[in-house]
Amino acid sequence: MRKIFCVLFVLTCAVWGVNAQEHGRGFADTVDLTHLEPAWTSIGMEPRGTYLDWRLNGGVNYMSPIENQGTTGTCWCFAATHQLESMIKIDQYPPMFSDDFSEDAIHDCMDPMPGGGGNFWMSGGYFSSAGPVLESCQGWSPSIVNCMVCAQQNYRMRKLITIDNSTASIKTALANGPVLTSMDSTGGTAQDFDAYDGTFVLTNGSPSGTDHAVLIVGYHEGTADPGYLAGDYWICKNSWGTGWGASGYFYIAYGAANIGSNCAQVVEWGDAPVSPLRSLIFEDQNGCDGQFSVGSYNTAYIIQRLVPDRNGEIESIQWANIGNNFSYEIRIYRNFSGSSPSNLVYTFNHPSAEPYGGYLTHDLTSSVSVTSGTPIYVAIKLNNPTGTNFPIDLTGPYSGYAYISLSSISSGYQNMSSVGLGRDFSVRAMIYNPNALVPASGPIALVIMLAAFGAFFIWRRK
Ligand SMILES: [Ca+2]
Ligand SMILES: [Ca+2]
Ligand SMILES: [Ca+2]
Repeated sequence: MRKIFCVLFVLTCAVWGVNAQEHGRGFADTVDLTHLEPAWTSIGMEPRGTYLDWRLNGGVNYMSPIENQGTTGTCWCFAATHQLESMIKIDQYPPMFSDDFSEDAIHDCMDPMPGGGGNFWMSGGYFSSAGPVLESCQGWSPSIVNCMVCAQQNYRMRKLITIDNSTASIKTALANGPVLTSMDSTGGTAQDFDAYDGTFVLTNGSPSGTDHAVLIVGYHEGTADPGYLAGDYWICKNSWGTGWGASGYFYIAYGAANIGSNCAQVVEWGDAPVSPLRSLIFEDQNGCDGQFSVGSYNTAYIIQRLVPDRNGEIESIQWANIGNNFSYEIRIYRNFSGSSPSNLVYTFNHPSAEPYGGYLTHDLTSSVSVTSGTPIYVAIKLNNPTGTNFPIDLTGPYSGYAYISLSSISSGYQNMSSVGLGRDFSVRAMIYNPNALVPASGPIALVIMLAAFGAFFIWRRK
């Protein structure tokens, strides 16, 4: 039976490059999340009270200093970096975590559209593969694209969750820490957003889509509390310097300017660098930066071919799922005919509903060894109960690496290229080899080796 494949590429950047206005934006709406179901409200964690503010929560400021993206389209780099910094501060305090991560590293090493746009899927692609690096290694250079070789830090991302756009869900996620979101900053508010001075709550204008990534860092409801304006609104962090808004922050009514679209939160990261003991193998070079649909199917089976760069063991499988409340299954095969995999070496079945989609990590429950240069085939049942979009990446190599079946996880596969969908899936494998220490030379290698020897590898779970 011939299937009808239809690809949804929405990789159009609302604001490309230098903005004609004073301030840059740069949010690229490439993956549709409007179908997400409220997954948070059932767990009863929604914060109570008239306000929550991570700038001053229990007398502690968990925010890193305001930075300025200038006129570049890199809002997404700043929002994502500041979200991760705050999550680590909240998790570790006391003492207060004070590292300043590099936005420029995401921009210059990751950005498929240099100076253009991106989103949390792309910043997540960077945080999950390279991991954050320090501002002191790669400072902000808006016009220069120059990916530096920096020492890997801890905090490589393991899990990023998507959050539906209901006020209750966002408030509940806020109980954990700041929430990434996007808004329409050009006409979305009734007042001039570029000229905002922080003395009032922005209200709804005539929003159309979203063009700017920002961070929701708190909320306020009802009559004025000491230090807070009256009203029901989000407290948000911008990346336009401290001279804009309320010392870099703004207040915006719930739902105004489409704020609450594209919400996400990094909730889990590793406590040690990947290299040199570990290597993350992937073909989705920019993370999940696109989506596809296959008719009205909300379940698809995919195989991604991955080639280990070392001998070792597969420690985890990491992948993206766009929907939420989904079931999944992971299999690892050693052989593949082009239509059917064989030599099954690992199966994990998760039949119940996983509440949070996004970028996920599954730690293997039994050992699977791999050989450098010998491909493995990772099969995943992707499920999106409330939608039909699935994650892909838009950067090579594509052909012969990604396969799709609509009938079974073990048969009926077609090459994505042969069906006109020449894209890789967002599927990775972490390879571990305790003997994989590379010869050290120079201070960076020394730092990496000392960190690897000294760190006891504990995954943070939250
Ligand atoms: Ca920074
Ligand atoms: Ca740069
Ligand atoms: Ca690719």
